[in-house]
Amino acid sequence: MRSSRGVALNRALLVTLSLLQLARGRPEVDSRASNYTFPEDFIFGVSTAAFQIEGGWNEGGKGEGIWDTYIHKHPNYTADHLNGDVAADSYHLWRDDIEMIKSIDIHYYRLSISWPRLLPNGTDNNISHDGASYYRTLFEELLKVNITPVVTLYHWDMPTPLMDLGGWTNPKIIDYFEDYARVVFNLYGDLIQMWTTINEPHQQCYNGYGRDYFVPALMSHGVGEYLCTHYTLLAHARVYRLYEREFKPYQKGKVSITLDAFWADPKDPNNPNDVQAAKDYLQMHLDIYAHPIYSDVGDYPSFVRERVNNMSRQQGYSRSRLPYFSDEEIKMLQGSADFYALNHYTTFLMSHSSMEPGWMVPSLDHDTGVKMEQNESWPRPGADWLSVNPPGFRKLLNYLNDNYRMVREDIPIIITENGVCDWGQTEDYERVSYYNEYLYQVLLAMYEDGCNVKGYFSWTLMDDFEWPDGYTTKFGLFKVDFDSPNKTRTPKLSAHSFSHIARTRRIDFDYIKPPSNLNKLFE
Ligand code: GBH
Repeated sequence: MRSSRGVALNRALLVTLSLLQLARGRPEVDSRASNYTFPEDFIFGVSTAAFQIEGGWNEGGKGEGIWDTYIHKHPNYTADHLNGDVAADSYHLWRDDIEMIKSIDIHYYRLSISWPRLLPNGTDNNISHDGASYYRTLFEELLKVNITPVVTLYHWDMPTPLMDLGGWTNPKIIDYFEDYARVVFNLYGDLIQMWTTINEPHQQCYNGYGRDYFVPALMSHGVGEYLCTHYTLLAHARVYRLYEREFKPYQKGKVSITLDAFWADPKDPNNPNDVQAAKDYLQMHLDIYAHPIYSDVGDYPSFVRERVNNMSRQQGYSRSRLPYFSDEEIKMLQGSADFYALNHYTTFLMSHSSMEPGWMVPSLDHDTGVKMEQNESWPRPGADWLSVNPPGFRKLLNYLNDNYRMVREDIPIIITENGVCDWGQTEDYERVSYYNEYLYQVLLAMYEDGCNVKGYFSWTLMDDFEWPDGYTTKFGLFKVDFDSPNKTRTPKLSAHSFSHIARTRRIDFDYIKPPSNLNKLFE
């Protein structure tokens, strides 16, 4: 999509839209539409990650990351047997990406730096000249057109040479991550005001270290997955303190870590056991990361500490599978965030269970002892795990508010990812509705519950490499034609409606109405 073509496309789509609306007559007004508006300083952005869009896997001196190495060795790992070698080719087509963001009038772009593109061996003795200038140019060109880059240091693409040494299970990774971060802050700190260190440590440690759902597919369930948790937390804190000490005084940016969470509802809200199961789940999967950083006492939650200690003892381990922080580390972690960066997609229904098919012993699943189910009556537009339950978002925001004084009083919540997948149609009414409904819950959390939410990034700007799903599931506001040589990008209806929300600062449920047979989807 060169700019002229993009604009033409946009215009064609808008004309079609207004014709559609005319044909349907005057839309009824949804009373919710006028209730609340997003404040002027509320940030609307779009989000991507390096490995999912860049391609250029061996260009410009880039080293290998674990997703390159693993999928080249195991081509059947992804659903479509495809890899990230080219992806949406943003390594070459980044100007098109900028045009897309401009065309929908969005002014914040969250993206990640590929560690092995910048440091081919993972270590700071060798900085790739091409890698360094790729991101420099990208950031500068974004800023020129008034788009603020928000940068994630690590979105799962560990340099392979460091994975060979154990990746996040090796305590020395803290030093190497700090070295990498120092290079990044030196190179780009004059341009970037908002950083997140690590994307979704929970997903990576649980699915990649504890299981083989994600790379590195270690299957170190119950042991490696907690080492991963422990050292990602410490690496994050070390980098937060590095920035605070050496860069913040003059660069004045903000730093956080992106934590993800499903919302957990009890399967039967009238059953106290299910209510407890939902609480247990949140402590073992969310608070295990959030409590060391955002609570007033610091460290892992005592529930988590006791649970893993007891299970470890019963299983014959002489030490807990969950490592201990020193007093100094507890202090380093506490308050190591200037905002709460939250990724959220869906809700699960929880009940207690001591064993389920697929659980391994030991494992985080088995330690948690909670069976997770989807509510069959909620829509699932594109993946079994992603059912649509907008009120879960509001409950999650309230959970953070209720449980963490820092979140309530000092630091705002910025939603760094939220979105839904489908099968790629450009008339993506379900995505339009998902954004409307989830953003409406954000407004309710802000205005009716007093949650301090300051920003929202859509996942994702364009269709991309979706990890084990390859290119089969689509999350983009823009469609990418992966078969075309120039990876043509086309706006979907959701690109227009999301843009409309950001521009008008309100949700207009009538802006793009689904055909009548889809009307009832989210009621
Ligand atoms: C985010 O992870 C990622 O940050 C992003 O890169 C990704 O593209 C996006 O979501 C959409 O998938 O573990 O049984 O629930 C979301 C985490 C990890 C949640 C895989 C769903 C699927 C199976 N996702 N998980 S399960």
